[in-house]
Amino acid sequence: MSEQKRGSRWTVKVLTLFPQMFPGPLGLTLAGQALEKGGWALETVDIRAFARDKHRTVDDAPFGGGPGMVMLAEVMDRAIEAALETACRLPLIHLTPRGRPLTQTRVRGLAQGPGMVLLCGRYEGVDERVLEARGAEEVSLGDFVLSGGEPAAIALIDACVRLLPGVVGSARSLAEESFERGLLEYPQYTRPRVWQGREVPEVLTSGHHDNIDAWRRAQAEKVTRERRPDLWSRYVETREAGR
Ligand code: 6GU
Repeated sequence: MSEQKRGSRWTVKVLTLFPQMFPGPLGLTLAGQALEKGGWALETVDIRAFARDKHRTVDDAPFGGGPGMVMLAEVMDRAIEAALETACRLPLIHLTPRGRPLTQTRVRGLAQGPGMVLLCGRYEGVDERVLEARGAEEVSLGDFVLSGGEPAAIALIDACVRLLPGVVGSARSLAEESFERGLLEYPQYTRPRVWQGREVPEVLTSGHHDNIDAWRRAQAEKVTRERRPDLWSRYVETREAGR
């Protein structure tokens, strides 16, 4: 394979207390193959390595009381400084359920950029001042709580890496998948034509491609209307604005 231009490869740096969690499941998939081939780069930064006391303390009780521990601004800041030293152009993203919900639009933007620095905190939190001082963007995967940002980081990396040129085979499958057109995906079927008495919708075996496209569109609209009224409203608005 040809040598990439220095610094041009899409790069993720992950700041975490659990560096052994990376690449984790990503290592077993197409993303992992691309990583081995140098299609992208992954680096972990062990936050604990930036603690300076003999107990390697990374957190303390919250001012004002309450449960859990808060990650120390000073330790986090040194870890961020070390990560950005060699990658100052990368956006800094804190994974937290307090963040803005992640969208495919943001994923596309990140995949098109130079990479990202991901900050995985424990869910009770990181001292707000370091997030403020560093201008961290806060991103959430949805309205549920993980015990730490690491599984969310793995999900975000996966979403980005599969959009990198040469990682996923077909551009058509990317264009048709959920969210790219503002609709959820239509259902899929493969052989056999009858399974446990359940038949594949007849139109799919008809060979009439216009009818197949129309059926899939109708199915995508139905599932979106039923499951995601939020997406459905936006879809209807843009469809009507487009007329
Ligand atoms: Cl990004 N982090 C954590 N800890 N929990 C989450 C999340 C992120 N997104 C949804 N739940």
